[in-house]
Order: sequence, then structure tokens, then C-alpha cells
Amino acid sequence: MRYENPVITGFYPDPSVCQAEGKYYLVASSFQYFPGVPLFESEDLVNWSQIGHVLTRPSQVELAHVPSSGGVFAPTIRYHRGRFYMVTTNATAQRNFYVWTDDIRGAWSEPVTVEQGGIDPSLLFDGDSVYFLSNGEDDQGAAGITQCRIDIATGRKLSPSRCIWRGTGGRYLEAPHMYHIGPWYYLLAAEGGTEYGHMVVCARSADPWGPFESCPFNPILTNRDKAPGIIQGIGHGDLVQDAAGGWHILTLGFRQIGPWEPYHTLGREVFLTPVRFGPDGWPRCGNDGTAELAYELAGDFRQERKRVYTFENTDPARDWCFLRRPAAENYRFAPDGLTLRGSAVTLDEASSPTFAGLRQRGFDFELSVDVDAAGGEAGVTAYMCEDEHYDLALRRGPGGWEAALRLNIGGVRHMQAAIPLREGRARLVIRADSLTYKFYVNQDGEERPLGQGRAKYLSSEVSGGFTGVVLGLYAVGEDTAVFRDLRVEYFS
Ligand code: 6LW
Repeated sequence: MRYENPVITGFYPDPSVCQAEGKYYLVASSFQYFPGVPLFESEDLVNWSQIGHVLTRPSQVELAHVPSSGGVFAPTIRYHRGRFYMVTTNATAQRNFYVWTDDIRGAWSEPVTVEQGGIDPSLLFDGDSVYFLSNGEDDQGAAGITQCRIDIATGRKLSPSRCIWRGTGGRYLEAPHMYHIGPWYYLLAAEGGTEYGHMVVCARSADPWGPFESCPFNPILTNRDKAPGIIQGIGHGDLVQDAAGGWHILTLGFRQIGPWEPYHTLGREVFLTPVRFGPDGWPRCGNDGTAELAYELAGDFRQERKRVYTFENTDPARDWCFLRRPAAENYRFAPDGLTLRGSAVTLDEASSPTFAGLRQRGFDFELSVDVDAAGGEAGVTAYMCEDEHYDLALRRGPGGWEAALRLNIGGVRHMQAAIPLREGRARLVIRADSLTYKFYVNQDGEERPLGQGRAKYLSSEVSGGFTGVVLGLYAVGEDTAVFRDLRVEYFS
């Protein structure tokens, strides 16, 4: 069957994948968003459904004071002898830790810390040995892919940390994953940085401690020389084998907002590329070492994409995300609506405003929702971070209720328009394509435009950082606001 990339759309970066009991499981980074580490399941590697999150308790991850794009960096998921392990970094606390569960739909353990620095930790289970890898400095201060052996029950190091590979010379050597396949220990890593120069490189050795020999045709996968091309930034990959023995790599990548518009707003998304091992034992990715928009994959399945998101078909514990340390009492999800209670914290602060978000999953969409505000301010936002966000709000102005459009770019807060309203109750609408977000208010059946904001100012290239646009419902001030009849529909 033919499938199209990305196989998971929206801000789900740094994918890692494992196979267990006939299914595949995938995790992604989550940074300042809570719960941490979204968790997906698939039967065919193409259709992924989110089944929850790994880090669901503040005791597992403390995000209260992390800056945007701090917090939870690239995770790795592995399955060994009936147990799932997810290892990651709280980059702000500079701490590598793992959690485990025997029930993929249940709660995960408290964190087990490993005293090896760096980021992008990974695990290799090899016989009775467990190797812990990260990119950072070893015990001698040598920087590169660093490894130690650990006791998986306690996280205790059983060997010194030793730098095992220094890459091929590209900048930002990161994202190490090691696999024992046949006679070889393969080491996969990323280089080039998670931007336009991103790439996947490979090395191998007969021994997990090396010496590692670099693949003669590195990088084995990159889109850095594909131009003009919509898919860029391909890198940070994890290999997985399917039931028929075929190999695949899941990587992050991003879609530019246009062929000549080098900006991306949807964050880094998940791409699936076929892999084949040549007679020389080295992996070949895709048709020519690049990631394409579509591939053929053997199997009797269809790629389904969810097009419409509503209160009824989303789950607060699965689909929705919150900023840092949300106060649970400010959120009341009902099957058909959401009541938010605001606080003094606004969307302009790197803090925990009352905000419930769904990641933006495609460029062309319409979001509409009925908002009933009791006072204060309540509305919808296309949110990249505290410095870049476009907010459409109902609020009480000096002359009474109004709908207001505020465009925040680079920390500059610009009030674009305010339209007087009869009451604090209206339907708010965002219509977007890859280049523009347009904002409307509808009261008494009459729709009125408030203006628009260019998409590129919400992009990672402008805003910096590692996240993507999240479509949020929010409230500010000590009043409650009721949101009903939410509909986010994607057209592409
Ligand atoms: C992550 C690093 C990277 O830790 O971006 O794309 C960093 N690669 O491996 C943050 O997502």
C-alpha cells in the first residue's frame, strides 16, 4: 500500500520506536508541555494512534520552571523481557532518567536516574548486558557518543562512561541508538543540527565498545541537498524491523510552509522511510538516501488520517496538552465541553497559564468554538511560545464586551483589532493555510473578520526552539469561561 509522510503530523519530534507483542510503540519529545512524552501505538507503522503519555505525574517530571523548549528532550523507548522502558532527559535539570512499565496502557514507574551526562539517552539490551548511551562527555572529558553499562534494576553504572564514537565531523552529534544485528553493533546518530543540515549517520563495530567504523556513504539519510523541497530537517532516526523482516527508519522532519518559504510552523513531525541492508551489511535508506513524501509498503492496510477534532472525539489525558505545571482545579473537561478558570498568569509568560492545547496537525484548517466568558478574558490562540502567539479573545473592554485580536511577535504585543459585542458570548473562528492565520468572531449569526497574522512569525525559524504551533483554548483572570462545540477541521 502507498502511504504518505509524515506518518504522524504536528509537533511530535525526536521519534523513537520499538516493537512489542506484534505492535509498534513510539514516543516523542514534549519539552515544557505536560503530560510529558506522548505515546503512540501502531499495527502497521503508518497509522499511529496516541494511547497516552509516559510522564503523567509531576513526581516523574518537574516542569514548573522550565523555559520554553527546555524540559523533556528526546526520549528512547525499548522493550525487553515483557517490560517497556522510556529513557529521556530533563534538559533543564540536566538529568538523564528512565521509567518503566509492564502495562503499556498503565502507569509508568517513578524515575530511575543514571549518572551519565549529555542528552538523547538510549538503551541497548544485549543478552544480560544493558548499555546506556548519550551524547555528552565521558569520565575523561572526551565528547561524543558516550556509553556505560548499567544495572537496569537500579540505574547504577557498572562501567565507566566512555566516548565510543566521535561521528563523521558534522556539528551536533546527537541522537545515538545502538542495535545488535547479526555480527554487528550498529550505531545510528544524528549530525548537522536539527535544522536544514540535519542527517542520519551510521557506524558499526563487532564490539559494543568499538572501535566503530563509519559507513562509507554517510550520511545514510538526509534531505539537506533536496531543494526546493518541502520536506527538510530529516534526522534523528530510530530503526525498527517489521514482522516480515523488513527494516524501516522513523525520523523527525519538517514541512516548510512553501517551496520558497524556509519556515516551518508545525514543529518537527514523524517520517517513515524504508531501509534495506546491502550485501556489504550497511543500511540504505529510501530510494537514494533521502526521505520522500510517499512510499509503497507491503501490507493490506489503508492510511487513515483524523480530519476533525472535537470535545467528543478527544480525550483530555491523551490528545490535550498543558503548559508546565497546570493547576488541575482550573480545568473541567466534560464530554461536550470544557470549563476553564483563569488566573493572573497570561500567555505572555513562560509559566503555567490556564491553557489547554491540541497540536496543529496540518496547514489548512478551520477552528471554531463557542465561548461563554463570565469576565476576564477567554479565547483561542495559535501558540508557539510566550513570545510568539496570535490570540483571539472575548474580554471586557472599557466600553463593555469585545472581541479582540492580539498578535505577539518577538515579545511585541500588538492589538490588531477590537470589535464591540453585545455580550460575552460568541463563536470564535480561526481559518488558516500554510501562510496565514485569519481570525473571525460570530455573534447572532453574523461573522465579522478581525484580521490576520502571517504564519512565518510563528515558525521555529523566527521563534527559535524545538516545538511547533499548538492551538489552545485559554482564560486569563479569576473568572470561568465555558467552551462548547469545538471543531477543528483539517483540509489538507
Ligand atoms: C534533541 C536532539 C535534537 O535532543 O533536537 O533533532 C533536540 N535532534 O537530538 C531537541 O529535540
